[in-house]
Amino acid sequence: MAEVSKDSYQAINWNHIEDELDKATWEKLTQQFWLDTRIPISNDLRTWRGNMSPEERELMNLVFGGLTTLDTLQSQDGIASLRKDAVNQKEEAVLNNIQFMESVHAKSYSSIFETLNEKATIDEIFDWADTNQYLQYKANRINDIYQNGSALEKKVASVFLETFLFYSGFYTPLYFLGHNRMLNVAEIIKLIIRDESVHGTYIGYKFQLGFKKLSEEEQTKLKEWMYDLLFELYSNEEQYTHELYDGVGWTEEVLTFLRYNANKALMNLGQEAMFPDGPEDVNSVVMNGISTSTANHDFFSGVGNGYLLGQVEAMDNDDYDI
Ligand code: MN3
Ligand code: MN3
Repeated sequence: MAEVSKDSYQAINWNHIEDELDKATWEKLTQQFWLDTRIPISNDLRTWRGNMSPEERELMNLVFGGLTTLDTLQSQDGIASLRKDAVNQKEEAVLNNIQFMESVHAKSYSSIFETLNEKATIDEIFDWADTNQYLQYKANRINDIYQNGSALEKKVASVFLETFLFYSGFYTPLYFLGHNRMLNVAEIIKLIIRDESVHGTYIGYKFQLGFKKLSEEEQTKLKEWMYDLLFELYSNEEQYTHELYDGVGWTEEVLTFLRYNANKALMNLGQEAMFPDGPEDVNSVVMNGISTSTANHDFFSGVGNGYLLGQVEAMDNDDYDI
């Protein structure tokens, strides 16, 4: 074999795999590829106009405004910052896939807004998202870690964002799905949750590889930082949840769901749970919503193509089966 010079530009070789999980994740993610334009959101218009109170419509709009901010952060800054620490070229390729899907997620909410709302209302939603103090706090806190954190800190931030912070928003469409309302909108949310499940598991796995290489002292320090960050984000999330959900009276059940998902985020990172809340504590209507099998699309045939993710399999839809 010819000697490869140090300044040669290395072609990616998928016939030489450093880590089987990169290849398995690539295959899983490409199998479950989807686009917002394939979901008939307008089929929900009748329910939106006839069966939703103004308060419920506003809640839905605001949570989707918040989710737009967070998926924008992932697509613009999050994945780009993680890619700098990729340990091989296939990991970079997987992150490229993830980054594009984050753009699809962010765009999906606009498709929902466009179908359901007038332009003036849409502008109001974006004004709200760009100025809401609790939403801005979490977006900026996470982005600060993306810009200035270590490779492992950035992975923690990403998993906390995707496996924990998104769920104050996901609660609303899952609740309505559990009550048989806004089913096509919920379909989009379930597709997003299915993607996030793989992202959280994969990035959590990459975190664990790096974490294992730290000294015991470094591990203890990083753990402390991690739990402090989670607690700080949870405190902010409590206020965000009060602001969104006090009006409809769901605040406490949303907080239970958040604590349950915070534990899932820690599990993705190979860490101990922080809260006592388990799946049995979450509103069963929401659990039913999340475990309802996807209905409209034949491209779900790839879902059952499971692969082994070691011990860290987390936030799979199956977890929500009761
Ligand atoms: Mn996303
Ligand atoms: Mn993601």
